[in-house]
Formats: sequence, C-alpha cells, structure tokens
Amino acid sequence: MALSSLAVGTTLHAVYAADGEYYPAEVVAIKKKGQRPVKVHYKGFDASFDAFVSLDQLKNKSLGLTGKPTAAAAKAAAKAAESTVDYSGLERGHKFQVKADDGKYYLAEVVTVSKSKGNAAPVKVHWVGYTADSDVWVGADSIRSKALTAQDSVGEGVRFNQSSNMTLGYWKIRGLAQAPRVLMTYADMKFENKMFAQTPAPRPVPERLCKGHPFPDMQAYDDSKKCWFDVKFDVMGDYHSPNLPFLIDGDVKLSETNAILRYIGRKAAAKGGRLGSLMGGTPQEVANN
Ligand SMILES: N[C@@H](CCC(=O)N[C@@H](CS)C(=O)NCC(=O)O)C(=O)O
Repeated sequence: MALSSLAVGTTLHAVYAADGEYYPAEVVAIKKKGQRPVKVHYKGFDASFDAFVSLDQLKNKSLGLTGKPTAAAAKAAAKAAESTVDYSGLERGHKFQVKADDGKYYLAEVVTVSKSKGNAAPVKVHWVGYTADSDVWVGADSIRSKALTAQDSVGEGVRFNQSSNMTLGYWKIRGLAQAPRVLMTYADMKFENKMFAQTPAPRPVPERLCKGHPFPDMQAYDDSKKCWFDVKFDVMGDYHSPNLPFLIDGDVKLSETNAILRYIGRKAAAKGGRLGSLMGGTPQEVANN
C-alpha cells in the first residue's frame, strides 16, 4: 500500500497510541516522507488528539490497509494471552463448575486440556447430563476449581488462591465498601458480604452531644457500634490495623479501601482471561494504577 493512495479526507481506522486501539478517523494531512507521514483526526474527539501515524497503523479494507498492533499492544496482548494460569491440575474427568453462555455455572467435566501456549480457552469441557455436541472450550475466567492456580499477570510472580472464599466486612451501608463490592461482582468473585448493622443511636440526639466534648452520652453512641468494635480484634487477629472495610482471603487480611481494591484487582488480573490486563497491560498502564 503506497502513501499515494491516501488523500486528505480518506476515512479509515487509525491506532491511538495511548491505548493501542483502533478508532474511526479521517486523514487530515499527509507528509511526503517520515516514519509517521499520515496525520489523522479521530472522529468525535477534539483536534488536540490528532496524531501522525505510520501506514501500518491504519486500517481500511478497500485500500489494503490491515493495521498492525502497536509494539506495546502486541506485547500486552501476548502477555495477556500467555497463559498465566496453571492448568496442570486439571485432568480428564475432573469435575467443576463452569460458566455457560447464560452467565450461570453448571457442572462440567474436563475432556482435554490443550498444551498450546497463549491459548485463552485451553480446556475442553463436557456439560454433565448433556450430549457431546454442546462441549465447549473455556478458559480460567469461566472455571471454578481448586485445581486452578494463577500467577499475577503484572509479573510479580504472586500466586493467588482463586478458589478461596473471601469475606468483605463493613457497616450495613454502601460507603467505602461499595467500590470493592462492585469490583468483586464485576470480576465474578464469590465473597461473603458481611455487614455490621449498627443498633439505632439514641434519639432524640441529646443537645449536649452537639456542643462539644466531653459527651456524657457518647457511650450510647459507642454502644451502637458494638457489633463491630466488640469483635474487630478477633475477626482480624493480629492484623496491625483492623478497620472497616476489611477483606479476608484465606490467610490474607487487610483493611484500607484502596489496598483492598488493589488486592482484588491483582487477584482478578492474575486469573487471566477477560480481566488479564485489569491492572495494566503495559508498564505505563501499570504505573498509572
Ligand atoms: N482510611 C480508611 C478509613 C476507614 C474508616 O474510616 N472506617 C470507618 C467507617 S468509614 C469505621 O467506622 N471504621 C471502624 C473502625 O475504626 O474499626 C479506608 O480508606 O478504608
């Protein structure tokens, strides 16, 4: 494909360097030479996003432009595809729960496990009670099995137990726990949503209480939170700073909302598949987390 086939106004798809994705774009200028001779405007975006790109960063079937993934995107894709999941614990006949197209989990058994590298769906499963016609190939993100372990895909070599049952604890409100709850739901993680319900605080609020310390009636307020304060050191054991929200995942105990979110994100990414690059697919994305 020669540069001369392009003209200002040609519509195509152009790569956006920051994320390596292709977006609808229009050619707005062409330089005679240079590594990135084509200036494009991304449709629907401000002109400040206009960028110079190379021919292999453009896609347009009729012009024979097929587009190449950017080096970063190719690396990220290769890394995400490179199975960080250890499937070696799965053997023929092994039964577990597998997510079907309807989003529900059903009992299935392993037919075979592909050894090919970079395969996001290397496990062929047979739905128990159904004919072989409906056998499907699936990956770690659809499988619930203790036999499956995974490595953190951000390269830290951390192993997470993907089958452990997590507990997220917080007051019986949305508050700081809502983001971790939503993230775990998005990541298809099973967890116990433990809510500590405060008992009603005294009403009407004694006037003295609003005026400053010391509050003779403060005890009643503290008492309303006993459901947590009476148990927090038992629940969190020798963890250095027990607080709400907390997350318990097997031996792992932690507080601080942001730390919890990062932990959940890493664990989800470590499972690979759909969320393999949740915590960043490139060094820059990892740095931005
Ligand atoms: N910096 C902590 C703040 C945690 C916090 O203030 N927790 C409040 C509820 S929002 C609490 O009642 N903690 C119970 C405790 O102190 O044990 C975070 O981001 O998680």
